[in-house]
Amino acid sequence: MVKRITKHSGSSDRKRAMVAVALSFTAAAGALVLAPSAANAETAGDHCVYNLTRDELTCSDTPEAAIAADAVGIQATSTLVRLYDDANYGTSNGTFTLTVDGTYNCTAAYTPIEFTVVNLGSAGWSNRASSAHTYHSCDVKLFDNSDATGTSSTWIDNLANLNTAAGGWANRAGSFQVS
Ligand SMILES: [Ca+2]
Ligand SMILES: [Ca+2]
Repeated sequence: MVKRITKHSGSSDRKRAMVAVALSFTAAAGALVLAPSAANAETAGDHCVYNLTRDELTCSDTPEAAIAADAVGIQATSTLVRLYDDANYGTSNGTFTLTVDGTYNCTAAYTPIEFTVVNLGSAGWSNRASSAHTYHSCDVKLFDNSDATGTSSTWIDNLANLNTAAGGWANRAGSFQVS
């Protein structure tokens, strides 16, 4: 289903502007983002949030605490994707959550690509995701290598065991696209 914002005619323009900014961050500085020296980033903890709008990695002891820390001083953030080290959305061994500032819903079509996380390895997440959950109408496509290169998976909505995706995708992804 196509989701539209009908309340304010200017909304879609603002949304496009936000996407463009986020894309430029991920394309230009996706690896840099995840460097541990980032000024405000709290990187201790197995549950990390990567905020695309602010190009920031925030980690904590639970997914909820990481989301809360990421959202400090911000009216709202939207969670687009969560990757789990474990199958069945298990949180024992860590999660990687993708957020943007504000309210964001992915478009129904798979083109254009709305966001790209170019290097999961920079966050310690290369070859690690074993289940995936998406939100706000987003889906993910996983890639073997960084920069969305190499073999890719199908588009995935929610999948409790990434090995059931064609080709077998548990412990394999090096980057991913969102749309
Ligand atoms: Ca895993
Ligand atoms: Ca889309």
